[in-house]
Amino acid sequence: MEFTAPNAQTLTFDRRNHSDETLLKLYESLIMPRRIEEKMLILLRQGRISKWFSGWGQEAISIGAVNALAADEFILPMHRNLGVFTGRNMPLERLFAQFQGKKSGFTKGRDRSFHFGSIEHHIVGMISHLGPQLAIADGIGLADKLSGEKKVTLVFSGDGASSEGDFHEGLNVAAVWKLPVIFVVEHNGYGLSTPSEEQFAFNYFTEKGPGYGMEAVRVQGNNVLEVYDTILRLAKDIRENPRPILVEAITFRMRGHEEASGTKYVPKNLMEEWAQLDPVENYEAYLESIGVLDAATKEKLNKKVKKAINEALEVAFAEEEITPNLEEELADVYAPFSQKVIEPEGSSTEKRFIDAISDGLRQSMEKYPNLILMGQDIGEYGGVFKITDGFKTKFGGDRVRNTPLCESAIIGAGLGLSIKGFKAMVEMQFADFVSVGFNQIVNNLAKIHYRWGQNADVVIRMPTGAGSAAGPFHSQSNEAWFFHTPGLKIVYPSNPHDAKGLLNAALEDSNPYLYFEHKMLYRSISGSVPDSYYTVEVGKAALAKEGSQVSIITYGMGVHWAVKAIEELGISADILDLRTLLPWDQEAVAETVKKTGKVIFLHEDTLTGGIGAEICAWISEHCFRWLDAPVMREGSMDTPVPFAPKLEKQFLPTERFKKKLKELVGY
Ligand SMILES: Cc1ncc(C[n+]2csc(CCOP(=O)(O)OP(=O)(O)O)c2C)c(N)n1
Repeated sequence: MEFTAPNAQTLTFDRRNHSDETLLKLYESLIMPRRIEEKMLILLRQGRISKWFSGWGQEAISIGAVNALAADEFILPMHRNLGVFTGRNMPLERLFAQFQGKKSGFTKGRDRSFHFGSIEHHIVGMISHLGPQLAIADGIGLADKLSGEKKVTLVFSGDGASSEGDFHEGLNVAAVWKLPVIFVVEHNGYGLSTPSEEQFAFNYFTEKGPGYGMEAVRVQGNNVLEVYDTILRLAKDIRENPRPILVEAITFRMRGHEEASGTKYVPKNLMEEWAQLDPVENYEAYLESIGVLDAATKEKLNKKVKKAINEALEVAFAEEEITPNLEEELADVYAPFSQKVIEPEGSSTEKRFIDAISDGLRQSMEKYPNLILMGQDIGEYGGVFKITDGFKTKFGGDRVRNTPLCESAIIGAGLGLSIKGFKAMVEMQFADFVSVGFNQIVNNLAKIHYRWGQNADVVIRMPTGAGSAAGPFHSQSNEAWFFHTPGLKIVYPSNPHDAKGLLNAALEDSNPYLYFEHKMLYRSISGSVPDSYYTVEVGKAALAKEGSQVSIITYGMGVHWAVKAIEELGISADILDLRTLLPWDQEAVAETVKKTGKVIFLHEDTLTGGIGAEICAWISEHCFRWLDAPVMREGSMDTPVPFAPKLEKQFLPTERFKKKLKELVGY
């Protein structure tokens, strides 16, 4: 379909039974983003601001929506929804400070334009990646549903962004879980410059909704009363009867994607046709035609709005540029959390690694009634490794949730839950599959606290590792993918005691965690595990063996390989089990290096760019004076994990490690 303007040259408004006051309130709300835009375009020409994403021509959608919802219902806007922010009465001087990268903005200068949220205003802003927003709305909707709050959440998407897989996942989860979420697609005919017919092969999004088992409604997005009435009606209905509804708002973007990119690619006639349908001018004319807006009121309201804008701009411009503060930048990467280690009490039982994980998870579920478990087949089936066996019966299907096959949406929903004060644990069926949830972890969970102070109380469990001839996609070690991302914490236990204690610790902390659990340890090792609830200190390594000739620094399966190797070779070694990879224990590393003067790092992950590379570089820089030999490391071969057992054995580092260890001891 070629995107065309509706045939009518004017918009048809219907005031229904709205009072004059309501109509005027909507008018005042509608002119605010337009008057801000006019001002921004002048400032841009004057070189006083650097970038502007215009929503000119689309204002009626944001304004209709924001006015139709209750002030404590969440809205998740995109880059053309200035009206959502102004409609929630954000202080304009803070909004402008945000646009200018000033300290008093919502991100302390750390993120730009509309990339922020404010819990106070019940707004969760976007990240650049567009699609991930939808799943966060699912999580917020789920939280409302679980706590029996009769609320609706509204999330925006562009028509271009609907091609992202996240759009599909977000809608599908909402439909399957009957979440009270309104998905508003602003169908404005173009992505950045790509017209709709090159973006998708259907005509209207109302055709898509039913495919998801979801009602879908189309509105003329330039008609503020139509948007307002539609959202008002749907929201009322959804609050009583929770379910998602897709609203397609037909509209047009009258300016470039951002100001510098222009609109040359848009046929002139389209611009002209849509100009006739300007949402602000048409509504204004309507109010005048029915005698609700007279010249004096129009002038008064416009003056009031302009005055507020000008005064706020003055405040924002007067604010000095940010003075960078190193400590503050680092401190804000994580939500404040100071762990008080809980010591075990009473009896212990011999438990397998897998049972220790299950035990910890069960006790955390008992301790935190707001903890929600989500993962594929974790319900009745108990998960593919049976860690949640019996959990659904014990804790109920609301808290132990089988999910559709969609890692990204579920991790995003975990963040949405966290925004509403819940805790979430997401089980990856295999750590390998996290690649399709990667964006949510590294760009949403990891960055959100640094960006605008929201924590992400989400633990992702990662059944990891090779050794069972499961091939390249069920065997990977991928902790290094995340080690490089500020804002995450990573724990990786090697024994049943730590498996339980670290899982409890991760679930207690309000920051995002990756919890790696080696599949080959599940049923192959046992140990004494305290029966009571306890936590293990995060960021603290432990000596698995004490010796004198050499230090082996490792984690996870590496600990077991190292123990076996020193026994076989008759070597006396410190074996330092890192336990936490991020933040890792620099003190313990320095201490063992000082003690033995010889160090080798061992991990199952492939060698290049692995965690060993980072820690060995740190040792070289900070412990050089205590070293009696080169810092060494060994890991798996730099290939994918092969399937055939003999190839896999060769891939893994055990034999090469023994050789290197001997070499190091004899150095
Ligand atoms: C994942 C991703 N790919 C590409 C972009 C670059 N980009 C930003 S906005 C945009 C177009 C979005 O179109 P649409 O969703 O229709 O929203 P509109 O801008 O028309 O409101 C593109 C391609 C991005 N931000 N994120």
